[in-house]
Amino acid sequence: MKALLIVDVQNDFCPGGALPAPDGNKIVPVINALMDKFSLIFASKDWHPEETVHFGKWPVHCVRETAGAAFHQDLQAQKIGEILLKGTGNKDDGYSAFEATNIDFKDYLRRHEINNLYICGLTTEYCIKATAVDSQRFGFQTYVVEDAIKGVEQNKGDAEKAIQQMKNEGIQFINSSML
Ligand code: VGL
Ligand code: ZN
Repeated sequence: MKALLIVDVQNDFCPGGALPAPDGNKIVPVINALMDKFSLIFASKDWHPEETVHFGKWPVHCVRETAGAAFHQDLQAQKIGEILLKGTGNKDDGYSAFEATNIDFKDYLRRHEINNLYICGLTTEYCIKATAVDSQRFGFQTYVVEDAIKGVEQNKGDAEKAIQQMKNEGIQFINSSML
């Protein structure tokens, strides 16, 4: 069985947010259309406490229950089955959705016999990469939907570099039109 995982499509990672991926909002309609191809849909949220070591490395973003941590308003969130909350402690970064603290995501996928995981969302260099690498290493057939991700690109080329690293791990890249 296959499932879709939408990573961190939250206001703080979109233009106007605290840690924006330029054009991060542009993938929202692509993801809305993608959701119609899946009956099992997960979405992760970066869900930080007010104080965390994570904010020593990053501007304050996605503090739990704030507007910055909410899904982008155009995301059709009613289609999402389970929400995964990550980065919830004051010592963990929680880049990977497999570090969610409200659900054991790996165990959940195995119990439901989901072996193909399709990943989209924000941001290419951090949470997409960390999640996709975990997924592939845990033995799930992992696909990243290339037209449904965006990078932060603090330095030009960062996103492309991350894509190369994922490809080196054996992760497949597809376009949403192939689904
Ligand atoms: C992320 C940096 C810090 C992400 C989360 O969702 O990619 N990046 N926290
Ligand atoms: Zn974060």
